[in-house]
Amino acid sequence: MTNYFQSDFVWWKHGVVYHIYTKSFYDSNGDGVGDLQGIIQKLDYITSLGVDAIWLSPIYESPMHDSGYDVSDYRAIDSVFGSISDFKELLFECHLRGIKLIMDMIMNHTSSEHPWFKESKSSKTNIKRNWYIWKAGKKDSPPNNWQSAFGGTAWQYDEQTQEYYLHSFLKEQPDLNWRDKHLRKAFFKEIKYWLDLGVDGFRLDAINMIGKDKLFRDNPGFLSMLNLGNKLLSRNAPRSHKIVRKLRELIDSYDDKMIVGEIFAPPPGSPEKAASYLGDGMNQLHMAFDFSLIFRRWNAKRYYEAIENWYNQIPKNGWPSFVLSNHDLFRSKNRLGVGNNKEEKAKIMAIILLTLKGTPFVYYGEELGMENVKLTKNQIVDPLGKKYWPLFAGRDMARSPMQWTDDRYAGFSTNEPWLPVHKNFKEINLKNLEVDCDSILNVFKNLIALRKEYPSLSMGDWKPIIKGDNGLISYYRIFKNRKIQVILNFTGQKKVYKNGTEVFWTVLLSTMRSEYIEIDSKNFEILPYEGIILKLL
Ligand code: ISL
Repeated sequence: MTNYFQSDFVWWKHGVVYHIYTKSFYDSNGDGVGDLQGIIQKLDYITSLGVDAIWLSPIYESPMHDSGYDVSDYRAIDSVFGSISDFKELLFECHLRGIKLIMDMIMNHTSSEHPWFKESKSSKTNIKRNWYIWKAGKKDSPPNNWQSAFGGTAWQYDEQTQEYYLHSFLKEQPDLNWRDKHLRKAFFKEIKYWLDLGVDGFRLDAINMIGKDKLFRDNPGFLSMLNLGNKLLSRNAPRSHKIVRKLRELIDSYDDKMIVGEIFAPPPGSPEKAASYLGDGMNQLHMAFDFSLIFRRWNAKRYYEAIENWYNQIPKNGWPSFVLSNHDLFRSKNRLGVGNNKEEKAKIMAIILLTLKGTPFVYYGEELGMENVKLTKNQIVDPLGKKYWPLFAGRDMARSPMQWTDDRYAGFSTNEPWLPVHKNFKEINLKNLEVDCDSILNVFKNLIALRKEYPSLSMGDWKPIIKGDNGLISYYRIFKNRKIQVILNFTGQKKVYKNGTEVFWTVLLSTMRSEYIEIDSKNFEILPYEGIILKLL
């Protein structure tokens, strides 16, 4: 039997995290943009879901070239979201309800409006010159072939000082130089500010990108032009891990705080890269996101492989996490290949997310089955969408306002929202789904409640039984001999499940049939697209 330790019962291992894209959650003051008071007003809803923590997309002061991922003051709240006293109130109200609060922390770059950058840019001899990455060009071209994640060279020429600065994203997001010890010290102070204020942890934006090749060599191969491949020298240098280890020391000097990192790596390298930032399981990130499930087609084998691959990469003392969508990628219900029977499939995805071993991250609106919004060129705010329209509409499609009611603007705001509401809001909204026992919302709520009720589901070992064959996935979650079985039918056909033993089970949850019936699992039928959770009697 597995040995369990006190350290296994920490909140971030047994809890569920709810990701709030602040701009789109709830607008309390009628300016069309979600804000902190809006979140406070909706805390009862968040509590009703049963989640243990919220992660807020960036709320710091920002010129908003990249929706807040360009920070001009790490200690200030942008006025569009509220004030520091609103933030303190939110933190207090969360803690009152036993909900933890995680902030986004952007360490790879600041805004070009940040006073640090303004100083750095002012002259070659400025004391903060080396806080950012400045290089002379080669003849008339940039220092090397590194590309911005948003396309084009990652170098911007500065007329005044006649050098280039590196920006792995927009030119308004200059990269910080983590080799500079004064920068490191100053940045860690900003992090400490929030820890001292009482926040419970951070989601670390593009954390693998903070360490780059010391020699600034060209990225190899023609694929580097597309920023693909895991051999890029512009990220994942040992320095990234070193800084994360230092950060972990700081985090561990407080009680009960957590860091989860975004390591966006294209498949197939994604789980390995992400897991490498867990270090030995105790000395780097507490958790890292693996985006494999987001990129899988609807296919039991492909899903199973993604899950198994991810588990295989987790170091012995490390802890997995799972995520189905976020503010950069399409909503899970619009995933490639999901197509028909979206409702049923979305419920199966919810079961996967909430019954695997690992911390689930739920993206706001996922619990309502919200879908990608279609936008015209003029409605797009995301700089990526503006740049690549009509080839790519950008990332706003997964950022539309939360659908609270069937009222105007889906009850999100009293005025026109910053992005249009999805046109399906008359049907898909909280008010409707709350009263429908079979709604995806109630599947989410039930799953979260089951995860709380049964340690097998939060802490238990994961043991696969059917590995995607014949369109089925099945696994046990076992904690001290208490067994729960999950069976998922990815197909539109009935399946007969035979497990060869004569034990009786109760149904804890089914997406198709009434609950709490007893079944003989020796030989029973699983309905088309059914997801079912059984407990050994
Ligand atoms: O979104 C992507 C592809 O569509 C990724 O390349 C993404 O840019 C990468 O995962 C980093 O994302 C994070 O940092 C960006 C910000 O724009 C994203 O919203 C954030 O999640 C820069 O801060």
